[in-house]
Amino acid sequence: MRVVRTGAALGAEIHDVDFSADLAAETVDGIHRALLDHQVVVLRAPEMTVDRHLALAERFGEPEVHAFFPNLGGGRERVSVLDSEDGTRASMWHADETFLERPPLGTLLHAQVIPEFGGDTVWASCTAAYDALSAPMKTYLEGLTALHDLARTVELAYVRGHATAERYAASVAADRTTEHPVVCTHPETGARSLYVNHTYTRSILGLPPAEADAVLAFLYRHMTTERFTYRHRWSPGDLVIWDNRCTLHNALPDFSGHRRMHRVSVLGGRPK
Ligand SMILES: O=C(O)CCC(=O)C(=O)O
Repeated sequence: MRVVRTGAALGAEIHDVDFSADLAAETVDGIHRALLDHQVVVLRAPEMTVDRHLALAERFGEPEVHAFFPNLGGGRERVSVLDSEDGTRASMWHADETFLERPPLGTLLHAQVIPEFGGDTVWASCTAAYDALSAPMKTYLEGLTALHDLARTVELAYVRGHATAERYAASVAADRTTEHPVVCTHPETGARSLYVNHTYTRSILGLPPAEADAVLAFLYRHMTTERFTYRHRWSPGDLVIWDNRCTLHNALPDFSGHRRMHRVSVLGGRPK
């Protein structure tokens, strides 16, 4: 197995892994190590089946059933499907499901159908973004807690005219909210990361709303600065695994053809 770094802040490609057979323990350990080192890893896995995709996810922990994405069903509910023909896409910066008390520790995304052009995914390192903050800003953010809310994503769709008032009201009534520190420590590497995102973070507790909005706007701009990002141009069969504890991602909506992805997220612990 060969690991080749592909980005300055995050990203690596792992070569010479044979997905036509079950993976040996040392191969999975190598993938895990590369994920901790590089936050996002790309593997070329055109021969990987749905069952092997799920089996690899299980080597990292317990796969979840996603809160709202459609899935394969028929006993494969833990494999969600993002299909542009059904209108499912994730084209806003986010970390996965941070409205949960225990968001996923990572996600394994396997490309099934890729459009002829466009539809790349971009990841951002929240560790690199944290490291680059000034010392006074790090001190200011320390100890702050943010509110994360599933309804925030529906609200953003509603204000753009893509969701009805009824759907927005129902998402607020569902009350899928939780609180996480604005700066978290990675449970395996010990690295400090910013832990807010455009899609699910609603506010910072204890700050006047105008101040919280200004701080979040600054952080979002800062976290997605190009120097903290890695952009992947997909080929069918690519498998990308990201560490959801220290990255954001955004699937670019700059394509017109068919794009279909299978995804499995693995349950994580409580961010601290
Ligand atoms: O479709 C993609 O490239 C990204 C998918 C995504 O954002 C997700 O699975 O959470």
